[in-house]
Amino acid sequence: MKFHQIWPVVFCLFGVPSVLSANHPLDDTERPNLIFLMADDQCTYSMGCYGTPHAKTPNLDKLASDGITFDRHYVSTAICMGSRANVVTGTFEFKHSCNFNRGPLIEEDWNQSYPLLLRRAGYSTGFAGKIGFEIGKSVSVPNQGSNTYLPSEDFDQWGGGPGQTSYQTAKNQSMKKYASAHPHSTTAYGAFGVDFIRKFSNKKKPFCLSISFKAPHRPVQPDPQFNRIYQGIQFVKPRNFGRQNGSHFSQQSRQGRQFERFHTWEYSSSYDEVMAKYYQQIYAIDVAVGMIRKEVIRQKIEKNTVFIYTSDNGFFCGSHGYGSKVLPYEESSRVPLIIYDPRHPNSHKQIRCRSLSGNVDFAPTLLSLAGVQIPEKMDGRNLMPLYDDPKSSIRKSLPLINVWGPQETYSLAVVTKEGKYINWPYAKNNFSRTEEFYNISDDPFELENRISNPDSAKTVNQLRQFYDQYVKQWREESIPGRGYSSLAGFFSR
Ligand SMILES: [Ca+2]
Repeated sequence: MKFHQIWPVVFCLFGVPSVLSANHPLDDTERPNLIFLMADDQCTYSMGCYGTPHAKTPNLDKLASDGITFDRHYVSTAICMGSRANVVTGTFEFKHSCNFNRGPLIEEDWNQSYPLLLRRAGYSTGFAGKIGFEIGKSVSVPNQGSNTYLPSEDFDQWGGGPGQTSYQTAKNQSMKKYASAHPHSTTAYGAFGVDFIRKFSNKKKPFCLSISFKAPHRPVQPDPQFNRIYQGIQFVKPRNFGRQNGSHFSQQSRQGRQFERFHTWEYSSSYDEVMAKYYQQIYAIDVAVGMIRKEVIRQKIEKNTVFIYTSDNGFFCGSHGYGSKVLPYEESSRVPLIIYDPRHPNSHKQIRCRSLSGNVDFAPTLLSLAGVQIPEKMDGRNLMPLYDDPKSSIRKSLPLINVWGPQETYSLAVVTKEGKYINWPYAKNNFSRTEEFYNISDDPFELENRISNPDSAKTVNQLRQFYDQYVKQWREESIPGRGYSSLAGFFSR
């Protein structure tokens, strides 16, 4: 009897989570195939399933209606490199210490990442796209230089590339063979996925395919075959679009590139044209997701293949008068998340989950789905109990960290079910330390800083306590050598 056939019996008998305990390894007829798909810089205002009226994302919307869509999913670090290290290691930034201004992913952490743990547990693994980091043997290895390496040998099939990779498939060494049929990289990654599935779905062992699309990250180079998709459309701006609502945000948040990009990236002057190209990039991802899902069905593995779709960070797109990402506000730090487990009785019910989740949760989730023990070092939690009961919770809080860019913009925030507390400690020159509190449940657009509102006092105090716990963890668990230890003092209240 196949796993998906015995599943309803198991559920009726015990009413327990879908995911078998990591202490009871699954055999290969039970272990699902895993497909982890990640966009780059995709905000939630970009998909039909997230309520964006003009978005054309039929394949992603179908995935959402087949599975569960998450409305409170955050990235603990809202910039490419740090976020991707969160994802593979399941740990917070101060523990993995991998980011643009800090250093590469340390080999010891990479050895405990989900792709390597799954491969060691017998999974065939594949990766294509922008991996976003390189590996260094020790903490002292800098990002630039000849002492880092791409982990191409650590996968059974490799279509990844260094740095930001290129939208021109021909320029990505490991993807060249797709260049004639797919000159733009987004659908080329779809083709890589199709080939991988074809090659590994008839093996006796399960597979884990991870694809990190470059889209919709800048430069603005959408695939011209989709030029007509959003031509001439006037887009509806979100309620918090533009500067008029942004004055309640801290002076610290207005330093650095995010603030000036409202104008230089033309959200203020050419919103419709800019957004048409942004959405066009996401449309190409949707096409690639469609290619991959079709191949899963063609290979008759659709009943035992779990999909996860998300983004490495969000994107302001002019909300509050900001562009880009990095800052702890919703558009930047909250991202799409869809999980589809075809074996589960909660699938095909168009369920939404409003419980808190984070990008550090992916590694534990993938390992749990495969019946692999979750390393103790991981800060993330298995997300599948939320699939079992979308009203339950797996975490009370999540830290949102920014220690990239000018020090003025360094912030530590805590998000909970109720709201978000942000501390901006920078207090030199004309700055003074600033705190913000947004009640996300009744102010989802973060239009009112209620830090001094007496009605919020109890919640703010609770959030400060969570905050202090993260500073304590930061002090105790950050690794020395990359400047994180002293930042615990910077963030102390
Ligand atoms: Ca990114």
